[in-house]
Amino acid sequence: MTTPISNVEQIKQASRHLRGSLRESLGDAHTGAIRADDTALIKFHGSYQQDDRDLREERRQQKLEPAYSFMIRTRTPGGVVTPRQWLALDAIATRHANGSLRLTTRQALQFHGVIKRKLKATLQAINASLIDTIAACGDVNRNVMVSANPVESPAHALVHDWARRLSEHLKPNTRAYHEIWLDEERIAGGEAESEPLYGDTYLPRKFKIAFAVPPHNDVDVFAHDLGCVAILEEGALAGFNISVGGGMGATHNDAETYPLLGQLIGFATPDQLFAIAEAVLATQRDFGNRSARKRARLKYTIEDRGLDWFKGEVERRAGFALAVTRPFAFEHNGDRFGWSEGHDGRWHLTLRIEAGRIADRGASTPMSGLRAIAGSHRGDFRLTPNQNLVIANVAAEDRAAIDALVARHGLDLHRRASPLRLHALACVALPTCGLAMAEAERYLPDLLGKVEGLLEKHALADAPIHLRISGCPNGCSRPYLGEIALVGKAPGRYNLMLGADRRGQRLNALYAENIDEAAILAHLDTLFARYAAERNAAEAFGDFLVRAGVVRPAAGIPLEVIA
Ligand code: SRM
Ligand code: SF4
Repeated sequence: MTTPISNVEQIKQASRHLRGSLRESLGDAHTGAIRADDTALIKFHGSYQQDDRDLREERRQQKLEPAYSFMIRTRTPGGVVTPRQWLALDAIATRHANGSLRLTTRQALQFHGVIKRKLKATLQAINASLIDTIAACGDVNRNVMVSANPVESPAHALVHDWARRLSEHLKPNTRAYHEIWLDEERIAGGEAESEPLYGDTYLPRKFKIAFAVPPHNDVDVFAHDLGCVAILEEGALAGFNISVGGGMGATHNDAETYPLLGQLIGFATPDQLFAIAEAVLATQRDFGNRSARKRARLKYTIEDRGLDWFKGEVERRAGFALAVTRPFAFEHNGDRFGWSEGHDGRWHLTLRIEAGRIADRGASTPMSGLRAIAGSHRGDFRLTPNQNLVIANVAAEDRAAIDALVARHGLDLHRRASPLRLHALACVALPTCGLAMAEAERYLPDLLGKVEGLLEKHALADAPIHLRISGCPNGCSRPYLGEIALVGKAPGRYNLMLGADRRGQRLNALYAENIDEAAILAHLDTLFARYAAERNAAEAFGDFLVRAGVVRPAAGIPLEVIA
């Protein structure tokens, strides 16, 4: 007996290449929501329907519909934004959204709180700034990530360019976006529209690609469906080691779902890259699970059919065999803060943006500060995969003016914050995320203060421990790659995961289940005491926990193959 395809597959199939009844939904003034089927389709256009969960109960009691609004996410490959675009996005956030900009863990920007009536104008304004939101969400290739500082050497810039071109190459073909949001006319009697790469039902699930440039693994390349590790030889780009089948998402109490690291399958030259990417994507399109969405990511296709089968299928479709994986070594998966000089004498300032949220609140005015910087900046901005922001390509003589604005608007966390605070990640969670089981972004500052207190108690204030928190097991802050991670279970309760490394090469493991803050802090207190007393010189917290047998994570990417 064949398993029936999922509801979302049926919606995609009937959608006429993602058009559905979105036009009708937008025109219905009786509700702030769109039709149920359209909520699946609007994701492909870069938006999610949400409601304010802080107001849910109150509105239910008042017999009002939920306070619906829309989140909009940009497609910004490698996270590059010009100052002019920054100013436009800032104005859109103020005029149409909730007054904040949110930097994501995938080098994109999100707007929250856009009501249905303003949705079209908002998307038009984003497009007018020459940024789009096509395929920022949905069952397609998402925003392509690339190491945040592609200006370190000419080869970095080349890698960035490959990432940008691949993002364009894998964009869906449908004109639905242009017709619905940008009022493009459909050519009557014109050629039938086709989706040569995706087909009528697109992919079984989301698909993510990242490019890392060793020794930096800021993109967490092994968390991706397709990872490309740039191999630079004598300063030139030789090609990419290819990894497949990484992913973070899991569901509590469902052993069929779990995070996995990508696995290396070989080396491709730059001119082979598109063929390999297309072959990986098409293999997943044809063999991915279209019945159970929880098992539909590429990682499970590979788990179910085997890595050798997968590699063979990819090589058959590409028409050539991959070469042997080349040596490389990662040092770190965090960001490097403060000023750094590029190969061409231009300067780059990486600012810490806590949980990626940019909003003016009281005396803290980062939004105004970045607006002022964008007003005179002659370089560009780079969003990092760790929710931070680089003011990039600054001439030496412009540094002092930028430093002054950074200090005036409290954007100088990189000078003041503890290493723990600088590297921490939190997903959005409440109140906008419909899947959140516990707080993350809003809880992060308070949680960090308490963990910092414990580190100080054990004379570990300078320990650069990576802590990540997610409001549910979907893993949007890539928590399974945190040395310490909190994964939301219920309001105020989390699974405590421990023992990842700081290179993005080893997942952590469950240490304590469904515990509250007091229990989390008590466990950390004990473990910090042991770490302070028993660690080897320069031993990272996660590595110590594994050596000491506190947790036993699954083996990661073997270092000896790589280094
Ligand atoms: Fe995510 C769903 C936010 C990066 C795994 N993610 C969601 C949604 C859209 C909730 C929903 O489906 O209704 C969240 C919207 C919250 C809000 O109010 O804004 C959401 N994800 C985010 C962001 C904004 C987190 C952040 O704080 O930065 C990140 C946006 C990235 C972007 O710009 O595209 C974000 N999400 C990730 C990552 C990290 C990454 O890709 O490097 C992951 C783990 C990697 C992976 O995909 O395996 C991730 N998000 C998920 C999943 C689980 C997917 C799975 O395979 O099971 C979901 C749920 C789903 O797809 O059903 C999800
Ligand atoms: Fe929402 Fe869960 Fe993703 Fe956090 S991890 S943003 S709670 S889906």
